[in-house]
Amino acid sequence: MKLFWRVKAGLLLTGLLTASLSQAQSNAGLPKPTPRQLAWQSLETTAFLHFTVNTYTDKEWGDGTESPQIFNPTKLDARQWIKSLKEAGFKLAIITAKHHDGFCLWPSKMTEHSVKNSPWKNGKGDVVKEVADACREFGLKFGVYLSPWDRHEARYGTAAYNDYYKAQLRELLTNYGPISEVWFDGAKGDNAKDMTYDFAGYWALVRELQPAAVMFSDAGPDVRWVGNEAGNAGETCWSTINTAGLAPGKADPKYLNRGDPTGKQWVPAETDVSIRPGWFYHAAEDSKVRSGKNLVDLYYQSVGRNSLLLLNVPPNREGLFAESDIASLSDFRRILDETFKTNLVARQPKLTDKQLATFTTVAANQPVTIDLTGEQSFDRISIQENIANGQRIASGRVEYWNGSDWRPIQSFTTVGYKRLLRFPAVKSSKLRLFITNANGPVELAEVGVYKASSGEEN
Ligand code: FUL
Repeated sequence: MKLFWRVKAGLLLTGLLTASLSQAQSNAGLPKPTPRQLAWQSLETTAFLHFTVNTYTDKEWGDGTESPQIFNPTKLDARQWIKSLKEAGFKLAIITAKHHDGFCLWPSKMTEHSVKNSPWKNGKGDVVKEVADACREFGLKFGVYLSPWDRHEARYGTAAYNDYYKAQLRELLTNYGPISEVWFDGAKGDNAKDMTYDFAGYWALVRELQPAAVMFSDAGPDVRWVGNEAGNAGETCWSTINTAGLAPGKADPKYLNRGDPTGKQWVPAETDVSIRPGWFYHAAEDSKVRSGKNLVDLYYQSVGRNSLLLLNVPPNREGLFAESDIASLSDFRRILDETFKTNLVARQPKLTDKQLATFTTVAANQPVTIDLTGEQSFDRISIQENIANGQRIASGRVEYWNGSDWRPIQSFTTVGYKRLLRFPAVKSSKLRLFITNANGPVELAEVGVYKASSGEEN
């Protein structure tokens, strides 16, 4: 906190001076994303596919005693999943290759507990391959979830399990083409056997075999958990944290939710949330699927708060997305497309070109005036920083010109990759933006002003 205050005080004292700092000076010291983290953040909407024996037992956590015989998705069509996601604007899909029950959706050489002993395709099927192929066909990136906690494998609880886990990881990372994200779940039941996971070894293997992939766990190394499964990034959300002392399954959710302005590591938050109450498909939840409008709320609460949406859509027992889920996904996309179709800001080369790399350097408390394309009614604002050089904005506010006066619209805290503001519609031809507090000179990259689709009214 102390350091933060000092930087802030410096900014206030130097005011305009910060605007003329050279790039080299302004970049000094602050954590920045790696190219793989930057690429990941720009995906915005990504999807989770939870599918395993739980789909057939109606459970959320299997206990490892399930027979592979129960896994029989007779109409499995991964193309249907990925096509639905593509049409809804999702850019990446992560499949639960192995959940806590230990059942493998691919024919792993390491175990008999897999699709190869299921009736599906007479034991010749491979769900991981079908999803990877469909992702390639429809232009989505592909990721894998491989649960460290394994309630079936006998080696679990011994050092030999780390070799088992790494061998499975190697299969997934070498046989299915490019992998963009690897998801390390920190969950473990209270009564689980003691097990010291070799996370350093797992992570080294990912870097060796798929250097472009980001790795998720509660605390990174590349992407962190947002601290809840309700779809809520912190109203204040820094992409930086201090990872010292944190480990998968052992991090304070509140800390992860907000991040840390004094954090030394760049580990942005990923908001994982399900379209249904559970992570797996349960017929009893068919009437509880989130509506498109509700998914749009999740978008504002995640992407609009400097996070990334990882929305789970679980295939059903036949191996298909349910119609209700597909309908919500397409409503979601329709509303977002309608809202963000027309940026009402009069063209400003650096602020409306959809490029983070072209930015305007802004000093604290110096207003940035934004002209609109004439008098407009609007109720949404989007602000983006050039995070390639770090995250700076700690707070700010926007005002509109009512013909004789500047009137407040809304105050906000962090911005980072993207901050979305929602407010009752106002009519004006211009607004102004103040950065009231920052961690260093601000690189303001994009500003958008929009009128929301009638499908997502406040
Ligand atoms: C949790 C797991 O225990 C849930 O089953 C689900 O996979 C969720 C995404 O992560 O830790």
